[in-house]
Amino acid sequence: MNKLIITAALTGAEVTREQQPALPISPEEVAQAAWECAQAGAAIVHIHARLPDGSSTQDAAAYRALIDAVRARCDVIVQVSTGGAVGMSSAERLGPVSLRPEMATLSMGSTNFGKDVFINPPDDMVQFLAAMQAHGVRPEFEIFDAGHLATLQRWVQRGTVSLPLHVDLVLGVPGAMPATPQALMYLLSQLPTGATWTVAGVGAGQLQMNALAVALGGHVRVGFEDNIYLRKGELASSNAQFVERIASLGRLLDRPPASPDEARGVLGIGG
Ligand code: KMH
Ligand code: ZN
Repeated sequence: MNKLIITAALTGAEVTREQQPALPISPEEVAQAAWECAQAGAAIVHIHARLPDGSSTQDAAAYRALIDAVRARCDVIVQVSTGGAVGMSSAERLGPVSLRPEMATLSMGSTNFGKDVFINPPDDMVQFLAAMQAHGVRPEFEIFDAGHLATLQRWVQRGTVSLPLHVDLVLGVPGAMPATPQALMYLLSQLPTGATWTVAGVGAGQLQMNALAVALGGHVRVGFEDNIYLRKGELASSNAQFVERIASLGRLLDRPPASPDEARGVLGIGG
């Protein structure tokens, strides 16, 4: 079986310290969390920058500080967010791409997002792709809903994108695809041929969605951005706890964690 690429989504844009006291915010905290997750088996860290007051920012300098701090502590693929926080402009969201990180997220459509609306107009998505291509950044295509995958298929058919393609199936955002096996199986039936895929389960469905991905040969995303509870009623004490748990399951199912270099090979990064 292929090795398991574990992404740790360390901070996100929405979770607060009040909800999760161990949320990493400063560069030192994010670097410490990245190191702990890398030790536990994560190959990728997905990062969002915050201002000292905890609010979200897509400022390149803030991301620069995070990336430098992480790189000083460990070798891990750094994936920046271009989703940012709901309500940010596209120009603002593109901020960290100019830093030429190894990866960045690219949301493939708009969706309701809890009480908010996460807006991704088609022209903006094409602009995000162009910016990533210009800076040599590998996109991870974020799929919150079935139509987003249909859009990616259209891009493939038109030749807008080609292999290697890496997709993140995000299940469980209120207003988007639910975290159910049926939703996951449908999305998998619609994947572009040859695409690699990871599954992020948001909220209570995280572990079940991750476990299905491990069993089905996909990859996984864990972390505070998606879920702050280790199990019902029990807050996790670190991002690494989630990584440790899914890495154990991976080993049990003959899917030991991929190292960052092994993940780079699978995802076609560098070289
Ligand atoms: N904060 C969400 C609205 C991403 O990182 O690319 C979008 C998000 C996706 O977090
Ligand atoms: Zn994110």
